[in-house]
Amino acid sequence: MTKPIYVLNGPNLNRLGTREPHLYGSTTLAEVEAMCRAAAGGTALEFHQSNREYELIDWIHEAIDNGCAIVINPAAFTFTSMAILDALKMFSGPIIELHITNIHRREPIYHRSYVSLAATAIIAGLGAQGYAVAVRSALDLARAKSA
Ligand code: DHK
Repeated sequence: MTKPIYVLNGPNLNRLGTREPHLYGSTTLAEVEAMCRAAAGGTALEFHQSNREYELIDWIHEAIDNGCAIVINPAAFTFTSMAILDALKMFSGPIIELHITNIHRREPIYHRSYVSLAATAIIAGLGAQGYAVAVRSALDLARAKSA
């Protein structure tokens, strides 16, 4: 793909590696980024994390104008942000919603995702490895769309 894939991460994911390792494992965000870049092969990849909702929205707007696919782990914004949902609705390519944990096996507050209303597919519960699966799947979907 000539256009980059955007991998976007929401709040507290900068603490991966030491954050509740019994839930999120010991893989750091830097290691996740390396896994994503390896999975992307020759396709460029924009990898970002922010604890600020507006920055995630700005990166989604960049993807609208320049990206082939979005992989997003919105973290807690999954369950609260209509603004992120509205931004994702403007993106015409594949969107993979990713969660390290199986959010549907956790407390009820984690069961209703706004982002799922815009996602092409959802990956939840594969741990950090889910990012590589999501990147490969997003690229396959983007290639199929452009074929
Ligand atoms: C990450 C978070 O930070 C939580 O707020 C979500 C998600 C779960 C994950 O599993 O990657 O509830």
